[in-house]
Amino acid sequence: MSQIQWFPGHMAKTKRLIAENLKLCDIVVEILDARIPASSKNPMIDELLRDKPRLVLLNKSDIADRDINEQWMAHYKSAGVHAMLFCAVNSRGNKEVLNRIRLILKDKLERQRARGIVNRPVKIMVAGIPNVGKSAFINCISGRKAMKVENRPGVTRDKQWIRLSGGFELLDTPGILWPKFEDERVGRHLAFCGSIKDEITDMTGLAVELTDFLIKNYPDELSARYAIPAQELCGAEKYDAFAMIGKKRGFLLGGGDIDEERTAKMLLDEFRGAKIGKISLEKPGEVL
Ligand SMILES: Nc1nc2c(ncn2[C@@H]2O[C@H](COP(=O)(O)OP(=O)(O)O)[C@@H](O)[C@H]2O)c(=O)[nH]1
Ligand SMILES: [Mg+2]
Repeated sequence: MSQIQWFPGHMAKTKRLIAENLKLCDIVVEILDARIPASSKNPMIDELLRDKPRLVLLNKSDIADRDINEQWMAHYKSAGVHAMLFCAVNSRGNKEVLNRIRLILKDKLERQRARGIVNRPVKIMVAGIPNVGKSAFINCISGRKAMKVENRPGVTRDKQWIRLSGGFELLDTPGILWPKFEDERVGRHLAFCGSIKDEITDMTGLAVELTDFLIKNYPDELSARYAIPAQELCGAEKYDAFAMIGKKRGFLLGGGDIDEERTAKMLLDEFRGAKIGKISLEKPGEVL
């Protein structure tokens, strides 16, 4: 979970650092959360990367809605953006990513070869907002055979490169970017996914909003999880549906009131853990 507090000074420094690292890299892997590809995108990244080759990874695709994953893939394809679905946990699939990177850089690599440059490693940098799975991706793609590359001339001393198979090197520190936090809906979606600290959010309000979203978009999953008929959930006001769920779990206070806090925490935990189902919060083409 994000413990980072963003201040203008911090953002400026981050931008500067990423711009510096970009110069050393051939390609950026921009990691997004497949459940919230719009909200998990840094608002400045396009400006920051400009024409730097890029591969968008929709990570956590294992816990996102399969149909919506495909909609996003179609969306990126028609926009001419290189994108892949990914799962950085329980998978060792670095081959597919590296093959794709090689394909994206094909022309550049051929030009280098024509000029006699053959053994230059392809350098990769990872970037994304907190909690999208940057560290998980780095661990996953480097696998067990990963090794630290020694400092070399031309590389700032504190930069560490992880040597991957097939002539790739990965910068071991990802570019951590800030989300578009001034937008209320974006903030809510990030909070649903646990990418914003819970202590600073109204958990009950948040869980009631999540209940509302689930009733409207995934009524059958919600109904099955909490053993409440879908008609009952859909016919109720959002708070009442939330309360039904708490009551069903027996989360009551003395006097019979719903233990809102406990219900909220349970609902958010179960959503984040994909216990309710494979759920996406954002589809392509929606205005956020
Ligand atoms: N289900 C699932 N969880 C993931 C995936 N990638 C990362 N996570 C989880 O998401 C959380 C944040 O991951 P982390 O790599 O620390 O994100 P970072 O802040 O971008 O470095 C951790 O609890 C990971 O286990 C994924 O592909 N699928
Ligand atoms: Mg990390």
